[in-house]
Amino acid sequence: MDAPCGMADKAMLRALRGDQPARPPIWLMRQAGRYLPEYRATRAQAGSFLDLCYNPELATEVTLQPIRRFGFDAAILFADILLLPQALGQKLWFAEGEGPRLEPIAEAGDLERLNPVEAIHETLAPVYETVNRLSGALPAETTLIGFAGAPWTVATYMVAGRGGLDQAPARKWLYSDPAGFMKLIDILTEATTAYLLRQIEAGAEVVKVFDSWAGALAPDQFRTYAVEPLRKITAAIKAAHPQIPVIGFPRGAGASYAGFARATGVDAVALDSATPEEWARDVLQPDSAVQGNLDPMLLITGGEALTARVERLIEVLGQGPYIFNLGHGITPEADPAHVEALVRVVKG
Ligand code: 1CP
Repeated sequence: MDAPCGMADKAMLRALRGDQPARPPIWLMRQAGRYLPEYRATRAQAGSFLDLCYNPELATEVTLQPIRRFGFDAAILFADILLLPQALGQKLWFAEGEGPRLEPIAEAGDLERLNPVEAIHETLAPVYETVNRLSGALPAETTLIGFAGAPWTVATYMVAGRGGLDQAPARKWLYSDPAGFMKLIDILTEATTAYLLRQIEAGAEVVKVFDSWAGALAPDQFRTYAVEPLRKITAAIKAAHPQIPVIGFPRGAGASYAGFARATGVDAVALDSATPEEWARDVLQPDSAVQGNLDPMLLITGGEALTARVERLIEVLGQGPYIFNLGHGITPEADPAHVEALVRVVKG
């Protein structure tokens, strides 16, 4: 396909359009993070994790750090999926060494206390400023990804007040009061759309929607709470910005990955590490680009096992539109030397 010069030539954007660049583009989930000494230094300078998220100068800096060090094909905005509930008025803090905490929303009545969706932009203005700075600071070949959590995943944190293993509080609400729970999903669908549109207006070239806990949903619930909200979000984005690709990440979806791209309208699906690559090639790649799905553990252990797995993924998925990535976020224990080795193998 003839690509006009500039933005459309970027390897990441070509893969998202369904082309096959000479080698797969690569970036990693959580590529800015605690495994990098320069991240830990900037985070200490910022004070707290949230101070870092809301500081455009320092958030820009940590987004750029892995690009400088490894030359990834895409940079993902440094922020967090939980900034949106905070912008909606829910109390959010990060317990040092433990993780996020929110004042739980326990029932439909609590939703009355949330801010109207139009009010989120005041809190989120520094995030848009970070996107804006990044879009001027990145190398010409690097694609800028904006993101948000999917309504279901964000709801699990809003209801439980913290991360957990089984998302039980949200699932109990969903069973006991489906109409009330749907109000929360609807608010989040609208707010997520507004948030992503602003990121695009500020310079994001791709947006990714993280549904990290999609695997906790039964199949009929998956359609209602994972597919349908993302379909609405994607349709609204495409209506305003038809050229902006959307990546969906229904982590743990299992057999429900089949047909997900067609049902939601996304341009790419991100695969978790349990998704077999041959199945993804045969069943998913005819519908959309795929992204993934190296086990992040291999960046702790490295060596021959890492190289062999990377080569296998490229051999199978590199036959179609493919973006190299992990199956979930990089861990703080990852060795930057193994990340460097990974990039060397992918870039040939
Ligand atoms: O101490 C630290 O520095 C905080 C660790 C950290 C980081 C680096 C958190 C806390 N968030 C982030 C940044 C972040 N979070 C990004 C930035 C861009 C990049 O990828 O480099 C992104 C895209 C996210 C998304 C995010 N936050 C998700 C979805 C993806 C996933 O990993 O499943 C989720 C579930 C969160 C919530 C969250 N934020 C932070 C933590 C430790 C968690 C998980 C909490 C839990 O479930 O217990």
